Amino acid sequence: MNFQTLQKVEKSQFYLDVAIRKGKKEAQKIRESIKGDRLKKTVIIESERIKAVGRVLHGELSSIVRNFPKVDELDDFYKELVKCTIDYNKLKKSFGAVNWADQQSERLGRIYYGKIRASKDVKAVYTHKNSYYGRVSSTVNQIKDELEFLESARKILKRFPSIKTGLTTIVIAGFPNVGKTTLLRSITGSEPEIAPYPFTTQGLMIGYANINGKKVQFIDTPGLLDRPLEKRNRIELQSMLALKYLADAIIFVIDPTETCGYDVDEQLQLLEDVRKNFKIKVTIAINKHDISEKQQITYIKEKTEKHEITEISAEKGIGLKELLEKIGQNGFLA
Ligand SMILES: Nc1nc2c(ncn2[C@@H]2O[C@H](COP(=O)(O)OP(=O)(O)O)[C@@H](O)[C@H]2O)c(=O)[nH]1
Ligand SMILES: [Mg+2]
Repeated sequence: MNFQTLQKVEKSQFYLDVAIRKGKKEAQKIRESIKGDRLKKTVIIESERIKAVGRVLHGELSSIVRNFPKVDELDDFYKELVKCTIDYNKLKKSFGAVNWADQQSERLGRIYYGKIRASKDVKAVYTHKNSYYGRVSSTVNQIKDELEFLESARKILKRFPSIKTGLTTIVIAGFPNVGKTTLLRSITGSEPEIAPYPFTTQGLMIGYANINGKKVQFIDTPGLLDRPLEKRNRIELQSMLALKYLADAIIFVIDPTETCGYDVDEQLQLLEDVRKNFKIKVTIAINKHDISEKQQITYIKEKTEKHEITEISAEKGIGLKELLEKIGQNGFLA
């Protein structure tokens, strides 16, 4: 899903100005081409002006609602992100308000078009035109706050990551400096793309690899799955857990040497948190095989008896094939 191209939602006065300018142009065009007495000409000019104004307003207001993504139709992953970053009720109410203003201005257009057409003198024509302008302006200005809210929502959506939700996706988790990014690079053989993510400054790192002829997406999540979950507020947690709608499996990277700066017990605690919260396949990669000691590995193995473990060195490219094979055993890489 790509939210970058979403069109800006302008202030109410902007739409009125555009519409009124268009009305003026239309009126000028007609004035040059029609003949008849003053009343007849004025009636035609002003009724066509109103029509043009209404057309523009309808075009602008309806396209705001049409172009915005329908939250209900989004993938669960994006739906979840919307829920934790945007006031969903307010969003729905704002769309309702824009629809209301759209219908209301159409109604006013019809009413005043009729009044102008039926006018018996020039002065009445202008009175009706001015009333129309007054009422339509007040209608559009009434949704001023809603338009501003939609624009702020658009700016948030713009910062959503563009992620291919249809691809098989493996999320890489673990404390900082355990070797997640190194692993992503060596699996995918390229520099990761960076995609923004709510509540993190570093962004998701995304890479792709071909496994058994199938394109698989790998996502490294700095700032997300790299510290105890209990330390996060509810909203942060929710935005992080949105990843479960995306991920088919998690590779949890452990640094047995503790050179990352976190001891193994802390890392195992996070592993348990992740397993409990995500409820998808979690496979363990014990990294830095090139510098680790045997008893460090044994300790982890004892503590994680029932888990699937692969010893790797992300940097030296050791054990990666075996790791990917184990992920593939789940069936989704077949
Ligand atoms: N010796 C050794 N160092 C590694 C290995 N993998 C990563 N590192 C080092 O660990 C540090 C942190 O790696 P990085 O991938 O940035 O960790 P991240 O914070 O989890 O993404 C870097 O200095 C890497 O060079 C490995 O297999 N062996
Ligand atoms: Mg990293």
